[in-house]
Amino acid sequence: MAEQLRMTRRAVVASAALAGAFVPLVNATSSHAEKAAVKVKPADIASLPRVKAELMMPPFVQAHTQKAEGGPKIVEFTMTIEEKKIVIDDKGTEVHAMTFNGTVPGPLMVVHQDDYVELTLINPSTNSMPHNIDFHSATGALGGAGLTLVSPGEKTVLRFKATKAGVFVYHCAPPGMVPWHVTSGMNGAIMVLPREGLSDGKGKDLPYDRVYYIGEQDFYIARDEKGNFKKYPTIGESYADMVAVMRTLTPSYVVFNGAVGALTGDNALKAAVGERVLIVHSQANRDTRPHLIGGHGDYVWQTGKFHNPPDVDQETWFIPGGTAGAALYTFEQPGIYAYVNHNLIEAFELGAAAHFTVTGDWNDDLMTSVMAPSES
Ligand SMILES: [Cu+2]
Repeated sequence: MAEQLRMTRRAVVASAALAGAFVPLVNATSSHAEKAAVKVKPADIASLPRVKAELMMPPFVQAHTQKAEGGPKIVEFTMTIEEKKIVIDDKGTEVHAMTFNGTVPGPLMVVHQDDYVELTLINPSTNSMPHNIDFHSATGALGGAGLTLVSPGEKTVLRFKATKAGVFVYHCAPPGMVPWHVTSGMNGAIMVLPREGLSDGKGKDLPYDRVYYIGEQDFYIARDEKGNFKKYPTIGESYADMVAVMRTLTPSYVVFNGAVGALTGDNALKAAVGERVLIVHSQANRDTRPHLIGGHGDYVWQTGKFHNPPDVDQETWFIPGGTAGAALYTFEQPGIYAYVNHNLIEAFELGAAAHFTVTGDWNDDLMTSVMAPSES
């Protein structure tokens, strides 16, 4: 623990220029927040109904209605930050992860536009570092990061109004350590649904039967002199080597939901022919380009913001780093589909692939084998 704390100070000092750039901003936004708080009538908040959200482990998503019922609410969330060692492939490659609620990515939070998100963020004393949360869906104070920096043993409560509809990234952003924490797994997404649910922008409702959350993660792991991935007893001891790899901008792994194979084989996503499946996909740090092999994006909000008309009939879509996107597809054939980052090196060599197992009846009209491969 002492070593970890020393490392934390080193990390801050090492990035002093960046930390310095953040400090006045944090202070300024904090004082703005205090002034703004004076204008809020407490009665307005006190009169709103409160509901507790039950977060689920990705790729699964908290139970929710697609259309809002009643007026705006305060939706209460609790997330505990966990620093933990995880294994990210079947060769035993280790990452000292930092996580929201124990998973990479953190859980997909769901509210409706104009609801209030009220998050209790807990940093247990068993952790070694300060953490916070920057919601790309929030307005002010570095997305909340300026108001939520918690040291081990502390907790904080942030409330913000979800004014913009869409899927949005959230991530940790502690002064001087932002990319380290984000590329160690400390990111997730929130879905702010329009109160009337999803639509095509031309008056047609677009409900979904299932929703899955895929968080794409780039990991940066140093190798030893023999070319094997190094292991470290503590997160602090991995820091300097990891930053050196990060600065090459060449990830060691690019994976979905925290590990190679986290969403393939027995862990494949399930669907049936005729089901409308919403796929929420976030990447907090790098660009990505999802593609469903043998299927399409019927309706795609590439940058995830639901009041823009969705693109239709997409083959591959582009999600810029620091963004969540959403794609709606109705499966029309049974079978196993691969859902990949269509930089195929990232998919096949570095891990960015998931599977859908789809049940139902085959449609010969859509595809048939006229002649099976045979000698000519
Ligand atoms: Cu953090």
